[in-house]
Amino acid sequence: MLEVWGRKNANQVIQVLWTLSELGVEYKRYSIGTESGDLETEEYKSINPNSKIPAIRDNGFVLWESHAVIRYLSKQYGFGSLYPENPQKAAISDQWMTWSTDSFMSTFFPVFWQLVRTEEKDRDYKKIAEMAKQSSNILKVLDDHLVNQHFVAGDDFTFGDIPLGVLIHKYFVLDIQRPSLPGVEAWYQRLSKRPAFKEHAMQPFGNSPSEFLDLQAKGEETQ
Ligand SMILES: N[C@@H](CCC(=O)N[C@@H](CS)C(=O)NCC(=O)O)C(=O)O
Repeated sequence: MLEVWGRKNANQVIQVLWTLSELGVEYKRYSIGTESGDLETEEYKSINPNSKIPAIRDNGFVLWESHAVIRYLSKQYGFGSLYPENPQKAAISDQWMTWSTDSFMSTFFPVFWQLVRTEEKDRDYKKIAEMAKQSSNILKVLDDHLVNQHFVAGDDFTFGDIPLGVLIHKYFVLDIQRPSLPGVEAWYQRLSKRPAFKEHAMQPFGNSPSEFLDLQAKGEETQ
């Protein structure tokens, strides 16, 4: 059976678990992360020498880097559906996948980190507001793109929706100011109807480091 390494509430792990659920591929997951100290063991380093999650093993084939994993899984188990057969559609899907990290995540993730994984007394609210505003400005590019289509690569859901979808749920649940983004909002509603998105991306993260860890422990009680 396919194996996955990583705690369920890590951003990049969520993307891989959501992909697997969309594909209906069964897997065995090992719940590891920094807190448990498992990332630095020689055993895990032989799977991922970067000591990061996620990583997968599929019939002896080991792969790390979440986006490489998503592309591999989609091509291997969802060619013609999650991974478009049309090379141009696949390229557009890929484009938004790269955009999710290179343009949006680098600006938005510090907002999530500050509001969830940083103690309130250590937060820089001015910086949070600035970064949230910049994130919203960046999202206008996605908004213009989504106004006339259902998903990032056209009318069908593809692998390119996954990394952005995981981040966009965080964007909509955090206590930040948001401008009207009708295309992104409608797309988020569409994603919210997908059982795999609900299960993996729409999990609660809390509003402090201790809440995050409590929810993490609760989430890990189920496979
Ligand atoms: N570029 C890598 C980044 C991997 C990464 O930074 N993973 C984080 C979680 S999202 C990690 O290993 N953190 C250890 C932990 O938080 O337990 C990927 O996309 O897979």
